[in-house]
Amino acid sequence: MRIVGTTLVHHLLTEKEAFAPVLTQISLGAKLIGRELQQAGLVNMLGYTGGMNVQGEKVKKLDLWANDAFVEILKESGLVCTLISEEMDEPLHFNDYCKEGSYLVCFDPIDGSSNIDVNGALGTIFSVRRRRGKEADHMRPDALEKGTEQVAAGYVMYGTGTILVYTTGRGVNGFTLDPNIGEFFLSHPNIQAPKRGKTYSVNEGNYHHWHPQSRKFIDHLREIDKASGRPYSLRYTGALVADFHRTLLEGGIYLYPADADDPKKPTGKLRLLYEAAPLGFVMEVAGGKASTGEMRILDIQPSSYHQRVPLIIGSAEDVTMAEDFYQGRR
Ligand code: AFP
Repeated sequence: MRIVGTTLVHHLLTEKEAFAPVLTQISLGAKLIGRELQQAGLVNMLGYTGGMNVQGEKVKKLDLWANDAFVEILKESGLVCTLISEEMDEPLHFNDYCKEGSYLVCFDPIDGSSNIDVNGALGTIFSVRRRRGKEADHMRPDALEKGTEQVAAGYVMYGTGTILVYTTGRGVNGFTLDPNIGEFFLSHPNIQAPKRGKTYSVNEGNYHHWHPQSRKFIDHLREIDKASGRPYSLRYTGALVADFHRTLLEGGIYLYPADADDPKKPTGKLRLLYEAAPLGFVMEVAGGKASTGEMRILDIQPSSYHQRVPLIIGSAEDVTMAEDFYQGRR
């Protein structure tokens, strides 16, 4: 029986990837945000800044603080040339580091902001891509490549504890923070998503805004049919990362469908580059699926940095069932 356990830093070393320091820096950001969340009520980090982000959403103080912390930390890695964040209208380039072998990081610093003031679960989502542009003009849209180009992705969940889950394509591993020594220890080795689950996560308050196929699928999950394991149970926390983490570990499905009549959410609410694509990479490596209902999330060719997509993600059989409804086979 091991005495110490495997730390995140050690696990990253075994991956033998040049971008390991980028993930180590992200874990530092996770520790800092976790600490701030523990004290948010004490250090006046609650509430709104009064500003709006590119999504037209009111910005919480912690959103901005977390974004600034990640900018500082990732610049220090010396390996990151471009950052794309939910909290920044345009990509941020570190010109000194825009060279061969550098990386782009797309991230949502605080996912689930509406939970900040009510002590709810929150998360951070991150995606690492290689800078491919050779030109001096680093505006080359390296980030606007399909999700299949990600070299690493993952998330941090700030709940009863702080857990960091990531993949480089070779397995999905979860690390739990020991706050007493400030180290992440391997707690969930080689996570495999169950092929099918018993829960679904969706904001049913939007039911009458959905396209008919979304309503038909959710109606199907709610029907009573013991032989096919229905009804599913509804679990919805308001934080994608929390619902995703449960779905990854226990199976089931999370959906944020397109909205049929809200001009602000014609393609759903969630963003491709720093929400759907990184979580889609994690879910697929764990044996699950991530889809818009019509196509694989990782195959989408992004057209803009803050592009939104419908997201249906979770156990392979559950997402396939959803696609059967969305594509008219049921
Ligand atoms: P916020 O970060 O603005 O709270 O949005 C969280 C989120 O992007 C995702 O984490 C949730 O699953 C989803 O939106 C909740 O959206 P609704 O409040 O529209 O259900």
